Amino acid sequence: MKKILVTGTLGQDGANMCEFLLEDPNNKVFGMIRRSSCPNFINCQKFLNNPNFSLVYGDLTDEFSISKLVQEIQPDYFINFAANSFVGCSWAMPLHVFDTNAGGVLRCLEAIRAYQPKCRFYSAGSSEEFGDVDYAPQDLKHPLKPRSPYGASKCAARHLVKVYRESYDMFAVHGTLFNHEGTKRGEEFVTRKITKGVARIKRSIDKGEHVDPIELGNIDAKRDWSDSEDFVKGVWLMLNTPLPKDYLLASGETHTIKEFIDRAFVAAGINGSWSEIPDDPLKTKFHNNSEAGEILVKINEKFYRPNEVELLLGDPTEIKLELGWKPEVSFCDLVKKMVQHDLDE
Ligand code: NDP
Ligand code: GDR
Repeated sequence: MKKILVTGTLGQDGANMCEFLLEDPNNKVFGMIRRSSCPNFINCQKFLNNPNFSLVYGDLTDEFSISKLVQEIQPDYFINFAANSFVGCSWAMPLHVFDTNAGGVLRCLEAIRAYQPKCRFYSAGSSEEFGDVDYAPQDLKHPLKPRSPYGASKCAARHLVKVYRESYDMFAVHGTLFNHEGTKRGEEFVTRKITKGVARIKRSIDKGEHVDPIELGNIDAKRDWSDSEDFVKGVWLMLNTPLPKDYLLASGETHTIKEFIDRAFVAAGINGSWSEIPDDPLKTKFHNNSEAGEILVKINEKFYRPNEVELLLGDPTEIKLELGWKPEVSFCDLVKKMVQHDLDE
């Protein structure tokens, strides 16, 4: 039986990974959560009672808890999805973000080195490491040019993984993952904010009630979006190669936030159109095409960031050719799936 320690269990990727791993009865999964006064298990409903699953306590900022887990469980795999993952808030709490995302990876690597050196380790890297990009599509040769404390923390994690892999001959990999979403996505991230907002607006229109628009920041930024459920399978492939090697996961397509909004409203059966004033993005609005013509989306300056990553587009050719990774969900299907889920709720 394989023993697998997964962190970030209550979040999107951790929950999807646990769900995926538990499809194999030969996997024993330990899902790490941190102490919280009000934990939210909504993403874990499908596996909380699985006999091959155990919840364990630990915190990436507490090296004793990480060491203790590695000592006690003696995991064959350690998949670290835990992080302070919201880029937008990383300027407000940079030290905490850095300590969790980079220091946390170091604590995991040290615990493995000391107590279970044959354990295979995954570090959750990000396209935010590329930041102010030089070229598109980005591959793993692209220079590291982060634009946020979050991006910088992930660059540091990437270097640490390489150092430990080379210094101690450990199986440690850092996957560079572009944006990935789904029905477990946190509500502060732009895709889920939009699909939840669309569902709320649809209900107001159907009931003939007042419509409160969705308020967003920079909707001209471009992202390479995929489905988290496709990505956790790619992460598992990276962990099961003969030799450790970093890979990149992306869809190979890029879309603006505006395009996501267009598709999300269409998926809910609402037709709208944009009104824009040249050189004044703050006045951009999205209106319902119906007679009432309600404003459905407007811009609020408070959602702009001090520094923006304008364009992300990844090249997943290497993992497709070398490991046979194949995504199943297209951009359009991802938007439809998220909107349908939020309408049903
Ligand atoms: P989420 O924010 O959904 O989940 C992160 C999880 O980490 C949460 O469950 C959170 O716990 C936990 N966590 C935060 N701080 C600590 C800590 N100090 N100790 C233990 N646990 C902690 O993120 P995602 O699932 O979307 O992302 C997973 C990983 O992949 C992250 O490392 C993220 O940075 C990275 N990533 C994500 C991408 C994406 O598009 N989703 C793209 C590229 C990289 P709690 O629930 O208690 O808050
Ligand atoms: P990102 O995701 O920063 O790419 O990080 P997010 O969904 O937060 O932002 C995407 C883009 O949308 C713009 N935007 C807004 N974003 C949010 N959250 N809220 C808004 O109201 C809003 N309006 C416009 C942002 O400025 C940005 O350009 C995600 C996270 O999952 C990271 O952990 C991960 O590493 C990267 O993806 C790859």
